[in-house]
Amino acid sequence: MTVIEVVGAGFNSAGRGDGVARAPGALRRAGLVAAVAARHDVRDSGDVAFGEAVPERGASGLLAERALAAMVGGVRRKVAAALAGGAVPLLVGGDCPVLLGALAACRDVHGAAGLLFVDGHEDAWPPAASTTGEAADCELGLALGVTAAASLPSGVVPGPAPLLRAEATALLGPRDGADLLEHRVASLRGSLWFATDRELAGRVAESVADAAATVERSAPRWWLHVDLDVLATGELAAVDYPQPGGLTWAELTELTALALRRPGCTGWSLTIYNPDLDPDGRQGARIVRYVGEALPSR
Ligand SMILES: [Mn+2]
Repeated sequence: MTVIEVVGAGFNSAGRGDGVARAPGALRRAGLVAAVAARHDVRDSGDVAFGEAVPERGASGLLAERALAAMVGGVRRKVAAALAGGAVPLLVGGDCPVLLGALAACRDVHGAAGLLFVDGHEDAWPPAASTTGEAADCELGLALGVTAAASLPSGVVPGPAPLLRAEATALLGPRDGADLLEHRVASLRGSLWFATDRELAGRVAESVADAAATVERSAPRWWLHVDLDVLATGELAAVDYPQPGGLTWAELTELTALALRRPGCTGWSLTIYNPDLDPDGRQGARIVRYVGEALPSR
C-alpha cells in the first residue's frame, strides 16, 4: 500500500509571510490530510523551515534569495527522504520554486528527474528580466538551464546543471504566450513537449498519455507539478496572477488522476493557492475535494 507523505513548503517568493505562504496551513485546516486518508495511508511530515523571506532583490535579481536557497535545500531533504522510504510525496506550496527542491530530490533518489509541469505560465523568465523579481516567474527556466542568473546563491538550482533536461519535460496548460511576446521573453514552446490550455481542451487523456510517454523515454521516474493557476479564474479565483482562459476543475481532475496512475509518477506538488483571497475558505475546500478525487483509490 502506497503511503502518501504530505510535506508543506509555505514559501512565497515575493518575500512575504502571507498569501501563498499560508496555503499549507489553510489546506490542512480545510481537511487535506483527511481527504488523502480516505484513499491512502497518509503521513504528515510537517513544514519545511527556511528562515524569514525578505522582499529585497538580491544580486541575481530575485527577491528573498537566502530563504529561497534554504527552502530548496529543505524541500530536497524532506522529499528525498520520503521517496527513499517508498512514499509518494504530496508537496504543498507556497509557490512554484518549491519544485526545484522536488526535482533535486527526484534526481538524488532515481538518478534523473522528469517533469509534467501543469501551469498557466511557463515560468521561464530570466531573473533579471522578471518584472516582479519572484522566483516563481523563473524556476522552470533555471531548472532547464535555458536561463541563468549572475550570482545566484548556491543551492537555489542544485547542480550539476541542468537539473532537468528538456526532453524529460512536458508543459501542460500554459497560456501566457502573448505576455511573453510582449516582454520579449523567449517561450519554451518548440523546445519541449508543450500544449496550451486550448490545445488540451477535449483531448486531456491523449495529451497526458503522450506527454508522459515522451518524458518516460528520458526519465522513467518523473514529478507532477500542478500550479493551480492553470485553472480558469472562474473555477479558482484565489491566485495572485489570474489570466483569461484556463482549464475547468473537471479537466484538471482528469489530467491529474491520469498522471497519478502512471507508474512513472513519483510525487506531486500543488502550488499557488492564496488563502488570503479566500476569506470563507470555499476555494480551499474545493482544492481539497480535487485532491481526493484525483488520487487513485487504494
Ligand atoms: Mn507557476
